Amino acid sequence: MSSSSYEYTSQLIEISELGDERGMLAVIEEHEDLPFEIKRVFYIYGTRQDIRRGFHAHYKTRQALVAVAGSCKVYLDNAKRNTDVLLDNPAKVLILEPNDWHEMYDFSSDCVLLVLASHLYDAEDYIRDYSVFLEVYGS
Ligand code: T46
Repeated sequence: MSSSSYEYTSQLIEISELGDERGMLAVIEEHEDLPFEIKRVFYIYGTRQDIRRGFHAHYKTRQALVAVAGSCKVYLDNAKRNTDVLLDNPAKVLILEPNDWHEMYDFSSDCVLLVLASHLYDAEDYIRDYSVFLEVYGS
């Protein structure tokens, strides 16, 4: 797959926060809020603040990242531009497309990073070598 054949760009969206006197509630629905069906859910927590993790892109897997508690940052690199996204609110959802090399960092000690994924776990779907990433997604 080359970058020219991949048509989606990662984006930060805001979902509605529903709240009343009892507290808050946020909803994510596939097709309504997410552009993919959810096949897998995992969460990352207890990450030390000085740790960066990720360091990969994917071939197929699309994901949605939400800091449901605490905060962290995500570095994104699509081989043409890079940016850093702050996730510090349960209403902020990063739709992370497979063609973005990503690194998560600056985790607060209470951060719980929820990830909704479009595919089941498959180690073969990971591109962990940056030079391979450039071959696959660079122009
Ligand atoms: C991603 C970012 C945002 C499994 O066995 N099943 C799973 O579903 C997952 C996600 C991981 N694993 C195993 C693979 C490794 O032995 O758990 C271990 C830690 O995974 P990894 O080093 O890939 O974790 P991160 O934080 O670097 O990346 C994770 C996801 O793997 C990845 O898809 O995009 O979060």
